[in-house]
Amino acid sequence: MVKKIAALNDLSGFGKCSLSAAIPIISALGVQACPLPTAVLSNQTCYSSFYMKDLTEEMEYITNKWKELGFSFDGIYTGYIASEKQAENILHFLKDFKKEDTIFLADPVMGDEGIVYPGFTESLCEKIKKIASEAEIITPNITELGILSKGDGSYVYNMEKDTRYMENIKKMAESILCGNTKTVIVTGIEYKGAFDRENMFYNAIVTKDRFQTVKVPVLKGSFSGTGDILASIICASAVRGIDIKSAVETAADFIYCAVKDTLKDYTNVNDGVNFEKFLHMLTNIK
Ligand code: PXL
Repeated sequence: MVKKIAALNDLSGFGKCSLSAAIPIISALGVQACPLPTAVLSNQTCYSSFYMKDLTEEMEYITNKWKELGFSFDGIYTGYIASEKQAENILHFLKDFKKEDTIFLADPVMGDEGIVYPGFTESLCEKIKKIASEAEIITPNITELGILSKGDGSYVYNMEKDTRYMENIKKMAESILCGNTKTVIVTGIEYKGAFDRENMFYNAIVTKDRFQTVKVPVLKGSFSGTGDILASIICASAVRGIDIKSAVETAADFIYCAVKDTLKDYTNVNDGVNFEKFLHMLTNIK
């Protein structure tokens, strides 16, 4: 049976992120993506302007229909959440569809580069934290790790990158492991480790009794959708029973190839990355 993931995220026409990234990536990994769109946007919100049709109300109708028809999911993936009401809908969705063996990955999208995204008020962030606490796997970047563990998006971003930097990140990630949350994957840590000749991009996989890292060379530019791609690869891999370390390695390699290719085009970082031509890296996974 083909496994299924309910993907709760927005659909942005430009700026390959959220569902525009999640659907092809999850599908390439051989898992069916069942989108529950939270909103439809002309383009993602980092361009100078955007049009958004909020679908918060429709989410309830869709969820009720899915319930009525008896649909179920092997995995649930949540990303960008635009309002507190949407967050409440997601909590209701989890009550109905998260069973004992459902893998739930929450990407606690709240900010980047030390800055909280516009509109992400403290009370919305509190709701996002509540959703994250329900998930087995969460994938914060360092800004979101700061918000989740210290209530401060700039905390890790501004931390001294000395020999204790990684140890500090490990402790902060451990502090947000809770009943449901067994794995915290901290993404996009730019750091020069003891054996590195230059700065590398690390992803840290933190569980109660293990700390592992995956690194790739740094490429300049913070491109739209890379976090969504990483979360989608990890969620689909977890649903397929692939171990988290190899899923993170695949995601890091895949994103590295896509960003490297994109840099040749001198595109706007908001446009996202050229991932299409690398989907074969995912379809080939056994
Ligand atoms: O990639 C995260 C994301 C998702 N959806 C929308 C966004 C962003 C980041 O800015 O604007 C609409």
